[in-house]
Amino acid sequence: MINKLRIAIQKSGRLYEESVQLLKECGIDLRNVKDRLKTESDNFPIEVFFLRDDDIPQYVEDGVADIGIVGENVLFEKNKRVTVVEELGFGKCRLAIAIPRGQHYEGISSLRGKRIATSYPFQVGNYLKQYNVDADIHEISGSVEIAPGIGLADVIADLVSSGSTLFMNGLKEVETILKSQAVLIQNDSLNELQLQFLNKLLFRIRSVKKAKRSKYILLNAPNDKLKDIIALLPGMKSPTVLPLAESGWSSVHSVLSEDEFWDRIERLKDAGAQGILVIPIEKMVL
Ligand code: PRT
Ligand code: ZN
Repeated sequence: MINKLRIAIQKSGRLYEESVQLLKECGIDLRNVKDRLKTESDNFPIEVFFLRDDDIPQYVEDGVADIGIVGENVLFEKNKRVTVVEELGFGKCRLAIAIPRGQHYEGISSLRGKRIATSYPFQVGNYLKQYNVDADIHEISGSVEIAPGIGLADVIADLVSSGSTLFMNGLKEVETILKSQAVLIQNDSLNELQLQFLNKLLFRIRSVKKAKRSKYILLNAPNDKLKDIIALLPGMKSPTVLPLAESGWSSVHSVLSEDEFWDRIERLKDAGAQGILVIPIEKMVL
C-alpha cells in the first residue's frame, strides 16, 4: 500500500512559484530540489513530482501521481477523469476569443467560417458548437497572438490576464470561453491512508487561503464610541476589547476580510477610531 501522497506540480513556468509557496505555507518543508524531477518532505508524507503542466491531468488520472496542481484551462482541455478538490486562487486568467481591433463584430455569429488559431481546440470547438457556429480551428502550440498578423488565422482564442499581449498585437477580446485559476486535482482511487493525508493537506490549504483573504486589525476607540465601532467589525466571533492605560479609551482587535477592508476602514475612522493598525494573518484555523 502506498503510504504517502504523490503530488504533481509544474516544473517551471507561471504556476511553479506559487505551487511551491503554497506547500511551504502549509508547513511542508521540501528537501533541496537538485534535479527538479522529484523531491520529498521530511515533515509530511508527500513526494513532489515536477512536470509540464500539460502532462499533469494524465499523470493524476493514471495514478502515477495522486494529486496535482494545474490550471483549469489545461484540465478542461485534456478532459481527463480526475476530481477537482479545491480552487487555489492563483494563476488566474481567462480563455478568450480575440479579433483584429479594427474588425467589425456583431456577436458570436461573426465567427462563422473564420479561421481560429488556438492551443485549446477542444474548448473552443465546444464553445462554438454551443452556439451552432461552424469555424475552422487551427491548433498551434505557441505564439498564438501573432497568427492573425502573419495571415495564419483571422482570429485567435488564447489565455489573457492583463490583456497587454492582445493589445500589443492589435487584437481585442470579444468572447470569454472560460475563467480559469489553478486547482488541486485528485485521482479517484486513493487509499484510506492517502485520503487522510489529503484531508490533512486540504485543511491546511483552506487555513492558508482564509488567512490570505483576511487582515488582523487593531485600533483605539473612545469608550463612548465603542458601540458604533464594534458594529462595524465582524470578527471571528466578536471583537476583543481591552482597556487602554489612558482612561476612557479601549483597544479593539478584530479580523476583517479583504473585500470589505477599505470600506470599513473609512467608516471606522469616521466613527472615531484612531491609531488603526493592520497586520497580515499567516494562518486562520476556524
Ligand atoms: O512548460 P509548461 O508546459 O509546463 O508551461 P506552459 O508554457 O504551457 O505554461 P505557462 O507556465 O505559461 O502557464 C501555466 C499556467 O498559468 C497556464 O496554463 C494558466 O493556467 C496560467 N496562466 C495565468 C497563464 C496566464 N495567466 C497568461 N497570461 N498562462 C499563460 N498566459 C500567457 C498567455 O498565453 C499570453 O501569451 O500570457 C499571455 C497573456 O498575458 P497578458 O497579461 O498579456 O494578458
Ligand atoms: Zn504547458
